[in-house]
Amino acid sequence: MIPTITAFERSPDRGKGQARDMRVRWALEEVGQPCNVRLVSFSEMKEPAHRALHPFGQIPTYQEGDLTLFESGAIVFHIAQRHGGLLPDDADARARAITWMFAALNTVEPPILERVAAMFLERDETWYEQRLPLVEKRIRDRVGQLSNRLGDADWLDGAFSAGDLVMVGVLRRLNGSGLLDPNLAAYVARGEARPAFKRAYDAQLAVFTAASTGG
Ligand code: GTB
Repeated sequence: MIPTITAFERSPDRGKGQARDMRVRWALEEVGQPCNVRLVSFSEMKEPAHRALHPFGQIPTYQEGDLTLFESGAIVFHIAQRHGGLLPDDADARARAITWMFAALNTVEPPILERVAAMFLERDETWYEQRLPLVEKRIRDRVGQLSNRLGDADWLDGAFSAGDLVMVGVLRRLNGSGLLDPNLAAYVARGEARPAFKRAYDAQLAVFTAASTGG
């Protein structure tokens, strides 16, 4: 069965891979599973029909038969469980890969999102200039610890896994910020160099290219 995911009809980054459907698209590409993409506007996301799929009125959602999921991490996990290629067969290695997914979403992403919120929502506050360096220090500390753990390995725990996919997806928000050390910047670049990532990125971007050419 071909699942249907939702994505932005219009994204602030014009489809350059930051909206969360990117992680889902990437996971589907890694496992070779096609999907239908239903584009939604900001107002549609707040309508009851979309809130029935996503209680918080956001994208992405994932529908497959009677199953409806939201939260990009849960969707990637589901895809990785259902298809081969993103989680190791060995039970302990699989548990560790899942641990990295949680670490990406629960430990690494929160300070990164604090910075995004500060930059977009708090820029006019009198305390913004004092707050930003504090948030950035928290990010530097966290990604420094991650970089130490990665060391000179290509991926976080052996072969590329859903843990790396989610972690790279999270760290990409720091591209161009100067907050990633060269080791982690190379890790992110390795993820972005994967053919499945490129296909997912191109598909997300195509939504906006088509929209801007009237196609
Ligand atoms: N924890 C949820 C998940 O991982 O699925 C978060 C989902 C979420 O934040 N969705 C956002 C959304 O629907 C889109 S991805 N926002 C609309 C709303 O809340 O009303 C966040 C996002 C959007 C745009 C960019 N960008 O353009 O750079 C980056 C990230």
